[in-house]
Amino acid sequence: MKITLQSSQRELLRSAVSSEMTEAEFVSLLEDENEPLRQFFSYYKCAIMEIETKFRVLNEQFSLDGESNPIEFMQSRVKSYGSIYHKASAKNIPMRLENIEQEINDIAGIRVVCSFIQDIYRLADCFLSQDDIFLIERKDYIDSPKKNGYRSLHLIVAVPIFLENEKRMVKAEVQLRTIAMDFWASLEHKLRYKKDLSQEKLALLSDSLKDCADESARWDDRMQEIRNMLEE
Ligand code: 0O2
Repeated sequence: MKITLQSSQRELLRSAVSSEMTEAEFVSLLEDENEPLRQFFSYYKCAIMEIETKFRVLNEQFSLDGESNPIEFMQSRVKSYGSIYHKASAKNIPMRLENIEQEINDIAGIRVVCSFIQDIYRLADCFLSQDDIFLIERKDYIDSPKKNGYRSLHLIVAVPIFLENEKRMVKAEVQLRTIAMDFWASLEHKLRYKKDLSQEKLALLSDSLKDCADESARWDDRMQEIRNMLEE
C-alpha cells in the first residue's frame, strides 16, 4: 500500500528529506510551512478519525445489546517527528518520506482500553470483519507477552480515507489492552526513556516491573473469571 503524491510533491519531498539528516534538521524541516508534508501527516489524522469512529460505533452497539460499554477510553496520536526519526534510525530506514510511509506502521496510532480481556478480542474481531478494514499484521502480545512483560493486542491495518476527489489507503496501528496492561505500559515506557539510570537500578526496576506484569496478568484473568461467573 502506498500513499500517492503528485509528482511535483514527490520531487519536493525527495529533495527535502535526505538520508544524512540529523534529528534536528529532520524535525525543523517537517515543522516548516511545507504544504505536501502537512498534507502527508493529515492523511494519518484522517485515518485516526475513521478508526476511532468505528470503535465508538461498536461501543455504542454493544451497549444497545444490553451489555456494558466494553471501551473504557481511547487515546490516539500521530507519531511525533522526533519519534519517527528515532524509529527510522533504529531500523535503518532511509530518512525519506516514501520509505518512512512504507516501513513505519504506527505513524497513526489508536489505543483502545477495555476492562476485560474478552472484550478486546471481541472488539478486534468485529473491527477486522468490516469490509473496508485490511489487516496487514496482527501481533498478540497478550497470548505471547514480550520478555519484559508487555501485553497488548496490536493490529496493523489499512483503512480508506475519502477525500475531495480520491480515496486513499492509510496504515495505522491499533493497540487494544486492558486498564491493567495500560497502567503497566505507561510506567514501563517511562523507564525505557530514562537515560541516567545505573545498570543495577535498571535491572532492579526491570525485575520489579516484570513481577508487576505477571501479577497484573493474573488480575486480568481473575477479573474475567468473576465477570463470567456473574453472567452465568
Ligand atoms: P511509542 O513511543 O509508543 O510510539 P513495528 O512497529 O512493527 O515495525 P516494533 O516497534 O518493534 O516494530 O513493533 P511493536 O513491538 O509491535 O511495538 C509497537 C508499539 O507498541 C511501540 O511503539 C509501543 O507503543 C508499544 N510497545 C511495544 N513494546 C513495548 C514495551 O515493551 N513497552 C511499552 N511500554 N510499549 C511497548 P514505539 O514506537 O516503540 O513507541
